[in-house]
Amino acid sequence: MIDSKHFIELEEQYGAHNYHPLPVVLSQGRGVKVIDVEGREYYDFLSAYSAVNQGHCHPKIVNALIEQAQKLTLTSRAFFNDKLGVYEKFVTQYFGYDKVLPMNSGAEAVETALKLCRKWAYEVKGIPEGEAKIVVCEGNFHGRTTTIVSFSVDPDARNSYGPFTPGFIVVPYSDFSALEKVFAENQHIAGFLVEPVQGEAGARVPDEGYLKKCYDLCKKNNALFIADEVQTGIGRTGRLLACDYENVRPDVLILGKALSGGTYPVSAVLADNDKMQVFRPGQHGSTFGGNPIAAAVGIAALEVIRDEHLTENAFRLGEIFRAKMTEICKKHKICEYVRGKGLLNALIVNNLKEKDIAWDICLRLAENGLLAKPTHTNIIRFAPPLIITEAQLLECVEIIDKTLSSF
Ligand code: IF1
Repeated sequence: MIDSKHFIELEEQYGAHNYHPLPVVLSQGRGVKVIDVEGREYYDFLSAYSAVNQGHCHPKIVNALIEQAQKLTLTSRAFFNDKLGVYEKFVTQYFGYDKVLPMNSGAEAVETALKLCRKWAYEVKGIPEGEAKIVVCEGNFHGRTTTIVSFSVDPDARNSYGPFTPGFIVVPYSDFSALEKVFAENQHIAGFLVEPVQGEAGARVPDEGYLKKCYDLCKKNNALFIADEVQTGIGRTGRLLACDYENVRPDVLILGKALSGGTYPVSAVLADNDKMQVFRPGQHGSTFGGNPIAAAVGIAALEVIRDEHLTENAFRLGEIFRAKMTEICKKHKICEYVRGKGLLNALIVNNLKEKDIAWDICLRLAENGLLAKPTHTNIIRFAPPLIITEAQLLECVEIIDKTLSSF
């Protein structure tokens, strides 16, 4: 019998066990909903970790993918093609930067930004070769390469992967004085890498003004402010970029995930000429980076965000969601509080009595038709596609309320 169990067993036997998925086997997606192999429908409140902001299989984005895939899929950067420059102009003007370096995964874009920062430090700022330090935050999640996990503080992400890449200083998140202290006590600070809202940490929103103060401190010390907006960017938090809430324009902007609407790996690093000029031919690259499909899909994905006013929708519905969830939290003793920005939110639950209660809540949410996943043992992330309507959101709040009542 070809059922969910069959597919789960295939992955159990033939796939590396580097994930622990909820026991749901999906086979279709459309908009805010996904359907499993038994035909059960779910509201998707994870959005592939904010990659499907535009909703599953958005027709405009899928058509751009199909059309390009039938013409030219990949040239490598050994030659020009008729899509990349058009995309580069579109995306740089969309976010207001001189240049873009196209990559594929978020981690690749983060690595690209780290290399840019170091190279700029040595060749422009004049830091002695090999001495550059980049400051990062506790609770960070920037990807899973060896260098990136070198500055992770999460044992699961980092343990047994050494020796680690040196040159990083970790400070507490949302603690401006800690960053000030690092600048005061260390020479050769090249940059500060930060998530404007920490996704993996459970939609952790920094104190009001934190980003602006950090940005100003970086300017004062001639260090680069590098924003990882892979998860928070492209409308997710109710502004095009989460940095927009504080009118901070990052020196280096990192994007991914929803840059393709979840149809294809597309990531990017944006910066002005005086930074991006450090990369000269042969000094960085990628086989698939900036390929014609990624270019076509990237334009379509960003047009959807703009033309369907998804950023504004995320802002408005995020306010409603947190207000409703705050009310619900008062009714359920296992709920501590809800936090987030736009449609990047998380529910913090009390797991003192039952360690895995967040997982159990997610299992029961799935039974009730809503998919969400714990990000830590006591935090459940709620991040639906930005196309969700108010009526659908209220229906989902009902599902969450009903589910919590059963605990
Ligand atoms: C997994 C987390 C989310 C990211 C930020 C860079 C990347 C990510 C802010 C790297 C990727 C994904 C990775 C995925 C689960 C998911 C995740 F739980 F791991 F931390 F969203 F919060 N910057 N996040 O969130 O992008 O290389 O994956 O394209 O690795 O389990 P990527």
